[in-house]
Amino acid sequence: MGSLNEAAGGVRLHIGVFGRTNSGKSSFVNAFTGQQVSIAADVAGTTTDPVNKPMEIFPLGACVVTDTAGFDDGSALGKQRIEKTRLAAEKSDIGVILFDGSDMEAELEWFSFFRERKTPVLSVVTKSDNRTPDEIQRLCGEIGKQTGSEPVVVSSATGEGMERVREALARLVPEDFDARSITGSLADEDDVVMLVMPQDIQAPKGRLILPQVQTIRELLDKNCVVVSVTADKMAQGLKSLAKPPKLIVTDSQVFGEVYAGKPKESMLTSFSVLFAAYKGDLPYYMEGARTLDGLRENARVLIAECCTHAPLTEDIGRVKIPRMLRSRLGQGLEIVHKSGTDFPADLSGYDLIIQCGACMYNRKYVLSRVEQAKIQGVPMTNYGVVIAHLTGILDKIAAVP
Ligand SMILES: Nc1nc2c(ncn2[C@@H]2O[C@H](COP(=O)(O)OP(=O)(O)O)[C@@H](O)[C@H]2O)c(=O)[nH]1
Ligand code: SF4
Ligand SMILES: [Mg+2]
Repeated sequence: MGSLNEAAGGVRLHIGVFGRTNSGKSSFVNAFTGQQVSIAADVAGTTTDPVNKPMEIFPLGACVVTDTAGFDDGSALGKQRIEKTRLAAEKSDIGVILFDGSDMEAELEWFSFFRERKTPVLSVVTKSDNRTPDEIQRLCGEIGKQTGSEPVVVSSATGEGMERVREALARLVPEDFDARSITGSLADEDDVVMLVMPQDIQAPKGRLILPQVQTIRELLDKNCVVVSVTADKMAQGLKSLAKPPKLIVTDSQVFGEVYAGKPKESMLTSFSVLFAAYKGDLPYYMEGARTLDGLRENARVLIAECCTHAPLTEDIGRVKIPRMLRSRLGQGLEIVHKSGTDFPADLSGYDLIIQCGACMYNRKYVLSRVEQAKIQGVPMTNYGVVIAHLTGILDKIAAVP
């Protein structure tokens, strides 16, 4: 897990810029963001890894604009680069495709890639200062015919059209992007919310801190009264309040004792279940977790981690969940681990996918995995929800409506 800043990338609007090598992606990103983000050059393939530029864009708010390698990179490193470009595409909340000539095959393929994932796409014709009006009209007509949507015409050299890009992007922001909140309608203005924090909150790795920080921030923004305790201080914390909290959010490790000790008026949920909903598809995850009960002893389970963090000794995905699964389903269970960009395109060999908490990734990226699982008819759940199910608490939690 990285720094707070890096991880906060998980909640920004991700705008990815795609196109062939030399189509003008880097120049476009520079011109659009008004800053020198990445190197633009005549030499094909200057941008090798995706370059992320976090910034505030009016009226879009906090964004990350990503400049990518050309999707036609033919170099020796090309395959790896295209893989990284694909990952950037999966993370994008909005895809921008630069069209740069009459051969549009690759561009249209990428257009379909986004459409299939229900990611809004903006088509852009750039270098307008360098094209005749006839050429622009012909390009736009063809793009309109092929995609059913009108491209925005810009020049990165003169800055022409950048305002229209901003407006078009604002119209494309997914409706639920801002509206999505961690606690949903479980907590409102003036509600008292008690957070039962992990005992090891000061653990040097800091792996568990971000969800708690984000939850506190959101509750304070909602004008709730937030009380934080560790499990051993919960009774004392409750006694100090004039009335029971409306909601208790607990670290799932201590769910049992918090459940036993909570006032009956208080709703109870866990950070991991709140984040399963925030970062993924909670109903699908709950359904997926329940399919565990019907799994054969020799079933194949895919544990999918989003990044290649160094495994901890008591790592949830590597140690804890496999141990729980085997004690429930027997030693014949086959567990396959994939991390980072290794998420398989073909999921047909798996009976269940268990996705990590995706703390470093945005909702869009996780949902693109969920979408693949749904299309291929494979049940999927995540760490928090599967642990909740295996420890028998899934039916006791209040889920975000
Ligand atoms: N005249 C003109 N040239 C452009 C424009 N955008 C990019 N270029 C040129 O096209 C070449 C490739 O641009 P670059 O941004 O590096 O393309 P990338 O490979 O897609 O990132 C460079 O020589 C740029 O100067 C533009 O709007 N107008
Ligand atoms: S594997 Fe998933 S949960 Fe673990 S650190 Fe990476 S993104 Fe976060
Ligand atoms: Mg470039």
